[in-house]
Amino acid sequence: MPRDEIDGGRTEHLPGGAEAKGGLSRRSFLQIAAGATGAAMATKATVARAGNGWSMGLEGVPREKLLWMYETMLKSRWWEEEMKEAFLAGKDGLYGAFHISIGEEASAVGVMAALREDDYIASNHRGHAHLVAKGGDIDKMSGELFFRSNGYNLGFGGSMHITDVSKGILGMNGIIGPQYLFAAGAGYSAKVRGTDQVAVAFGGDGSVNNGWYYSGLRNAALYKLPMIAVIENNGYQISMPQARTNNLVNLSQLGAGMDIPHETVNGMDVLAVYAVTQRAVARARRGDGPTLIEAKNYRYYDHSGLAGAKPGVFGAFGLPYRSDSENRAWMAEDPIPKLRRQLVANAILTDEEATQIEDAVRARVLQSLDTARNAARVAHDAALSHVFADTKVPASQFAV
Ligand SMILES: Cc1ncc(C[n+]2csc(CCOP(=O)(O)OP(=O)(O)O)c2C)c(N)n1
Repeated sequence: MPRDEIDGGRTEHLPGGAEAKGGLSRRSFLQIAAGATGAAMATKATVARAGNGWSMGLEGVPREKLLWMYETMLKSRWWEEEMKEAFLAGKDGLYGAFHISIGEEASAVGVMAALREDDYIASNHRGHAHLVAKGGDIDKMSGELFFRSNGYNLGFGGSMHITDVSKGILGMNGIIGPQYLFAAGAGYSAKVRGTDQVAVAFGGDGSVNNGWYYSGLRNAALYKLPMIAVIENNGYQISMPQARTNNLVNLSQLGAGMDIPHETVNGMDVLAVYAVTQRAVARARRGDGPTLIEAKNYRYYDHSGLAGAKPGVFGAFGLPYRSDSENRAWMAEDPIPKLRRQLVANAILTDEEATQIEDAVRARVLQSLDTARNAARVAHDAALSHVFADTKVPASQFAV
């Protein structure tokens, strides 16, 4: 079927989401977004956009939290960027699935900024930023991707099976969708135990198209579970544009049919994501049930692996299913320099202090890759270790 018959020719995923499609041209949206960063371009539209939460200021957010947001987005960005360089250089023998979340850090960090350490997250295949933001150990993450003994799974699992229950990280998942069930289950557990913990499920725009999504959310609504579903809508499911798999422009609307409070937020603005998530967390801790958040964002690299990526070049270009100009339009909205500009403009940080943070994060990331390089490799003949239990396991699920 020709594209036009499927989606009316609307195949580009552009910054600005529904608003851009609802009348604003792409050009005017980009101008507004630039103005909302605090530059001197403020217009009535800018103020209106800021007022509806699309681009947020940093008023009322504690300095310590703002610095954590900046440092954590950088840590995730540079960890993946250095890992990408290592994959491309080919010297460390890296292989296997590697889903880069570069470009999507603001949704991970904005959500996590509103959570407590004892809250839960259930992540997906594109989960590195979620792990870093929830306190995952980048030494163990590097070790896992390098298949070394210091990895989270002793080097047996690779990227997509990293779990750290001590940090409330219920795991990345290679299967699309079950994270909604894991989070609903964790929310149910918190409710039964009488704690006020919250559980967050992260999924892409593709994850809403299967039954696990519906089952998890429906039960969360029914039992008023302290759950938050975060759909990171980066516009593509592998190479399939979101507009071809769902007739909704805003996937948050999916919450309406289950009477779940729902909001679409600018996933390129860490402060906007933080503000929306704070509301959802307050609702969940009060016992008022789940919230569905759609964060519109973009991945600057390919779905998995490094097609279109080059050493020393930021972003992947020349991919057959999307335009380079689309990628560049989103990169112009990059949340990390945007937050830096806001921090400096509001005298939260001087330029020198920001540089010091950047130097420290880069050194920490490089150190984690070196630690992995120096750790022992997984022995191939140990492939079946940790597969079978060492002791007898009771046959009944009701065993005491
Ligand atoms: C149940 C299931 N079906 C299909 C796949 C193959 N698959 C891996 S990633 C992916 C696309 C996921 O798209 P989305 O949820 O939008 O996340 P994104 O990759 O864009 O972050 C698919 C179909 C899978 N892993 N699990």
